[in-house]
Amino acid sequence: MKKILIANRGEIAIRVMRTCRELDLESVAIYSEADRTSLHVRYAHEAYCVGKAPSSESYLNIDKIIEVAKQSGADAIHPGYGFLSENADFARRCAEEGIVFIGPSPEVIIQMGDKIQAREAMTAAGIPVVPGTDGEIKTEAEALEVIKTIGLPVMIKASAGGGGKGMRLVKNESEVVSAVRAARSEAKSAFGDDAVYIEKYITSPHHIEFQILADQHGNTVHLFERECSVQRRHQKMIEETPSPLMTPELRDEMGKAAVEAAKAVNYVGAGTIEFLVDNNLNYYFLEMNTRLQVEHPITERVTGIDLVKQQIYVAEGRELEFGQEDLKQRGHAIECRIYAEDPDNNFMPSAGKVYKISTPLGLGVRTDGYVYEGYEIPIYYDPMISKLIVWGKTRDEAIARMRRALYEYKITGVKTSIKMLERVMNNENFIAGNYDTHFIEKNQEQLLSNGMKDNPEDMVIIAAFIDYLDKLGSNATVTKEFVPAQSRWKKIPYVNHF
Ligand code: MV4
Repeated sequence: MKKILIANRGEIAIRVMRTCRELDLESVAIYSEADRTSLHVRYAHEAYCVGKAPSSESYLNIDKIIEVAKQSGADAIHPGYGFLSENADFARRCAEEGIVFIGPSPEVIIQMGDKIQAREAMTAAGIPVVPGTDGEIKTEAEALEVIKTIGLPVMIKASAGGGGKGMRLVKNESEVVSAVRAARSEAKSAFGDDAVYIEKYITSPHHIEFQILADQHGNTVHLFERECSVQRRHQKMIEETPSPLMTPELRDEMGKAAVEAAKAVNYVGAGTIEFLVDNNLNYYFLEMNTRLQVEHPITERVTGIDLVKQQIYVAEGRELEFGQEDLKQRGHAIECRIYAEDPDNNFMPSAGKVYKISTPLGLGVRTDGYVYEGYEIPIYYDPMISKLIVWGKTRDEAIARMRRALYEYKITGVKTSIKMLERVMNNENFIAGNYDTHFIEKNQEQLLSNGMKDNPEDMVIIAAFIDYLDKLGSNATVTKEFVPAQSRWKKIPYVNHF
């Protein structure tokens, strides 16, 4: 391979291109009309506009992307995550056009995209799945029948769903009929497929996923787990590895199950096996993601493996250079996702111009982002603007480092989730590793805004700004740029926050 087209935007496009540069591969960017000024366009060796701002007309435009790949002479396409990354038609088109799709086969994408088929394949392979229906439930009478055997509460899930869409929790028998109907119609309109199935509801589970990597020669390894239970409305906020819940025995067992799961479907490439783990450490297969995931950097940090490099090597047909016994977890890594959202206003996306940005640096800190000063965040795409990843020898050190890095992270012009992430890092339950998928709702009071108490420095800056406005109004000589006044609250004469 000499040239790779990256069919994506934002931080992940740059993430992939960085590895391309290290491998001496040229990168081809695609961009929508809303992304002309995006950093991935500047970073790439070549860049081509593929359509209008809505992703349906650009980042999802298969014909146009294939045309650009051929025109630019790209040997392969890396789809990143989201967009076309789990689109079997796209993977098939690439193969038909003689372009390497950096990902698994279209057959596996279809099989794992259909949650009923995935459950069946895992059951056949002896992987524990959540107790529930063998296949699709056809009638509401059938649903009631199933519930008699597995008991309430249950979840009705769309086979074409995943990530929480088309899902209904049922606590009482009286809700069954309406829940099945609701899940069906939501699935029909969202996915064009109204097949649903039933699972026993696991009350307070952990979401723990295993990273796997498989080559074309039958070698499959896992790269341990990621704990992803800190979520809000199915949107992950924080991921860490190792999981505070995990024991060496359980890790070994679940890791083996993840490798078996991948082998059972002849998986090739990087993938993720998602499990629910209950408080008694029972684990159940939930879904398989057939792509590189947002949170892959924490795995890279504790294993030392560049997952994008491995994806490219595997796609080139190389054999994995390491076996399971070569892989070790070293220390602890945490990722915080920075969203351009306002946590004090129901997490409304906060689009607009980034006025100032100053990203954290220093020992054990990585940021994967794409916004720069003066950049206008488009409203059309995901509001995640950056990922902050830290490493520490221990979990405590990683948490302390994350607090320090969040303190250093300054963004003005748009609202972000940084303050809320700081509150999580100071939450006693999080610090104790005592959390599950209900963490945010259980700790709401402490995690939502507490006015100015968070950060006295903010008060200093605001006081200085009021002083500045005052001087402006009184015709006193002041510089055009606002500079925070000398802080008498600190022992040092001047801190330039910007
Ligand atoms: C569940 C569950 C409890 N029991 N299934 C949410 C997203 C989708 N991937 C599956 N989800 C869940 N499925 C059974 N049988 C609880 C959830 C769930 C959840 C899972 C992972 C992370 C956060 C979550 C938040 C709420 C519900």
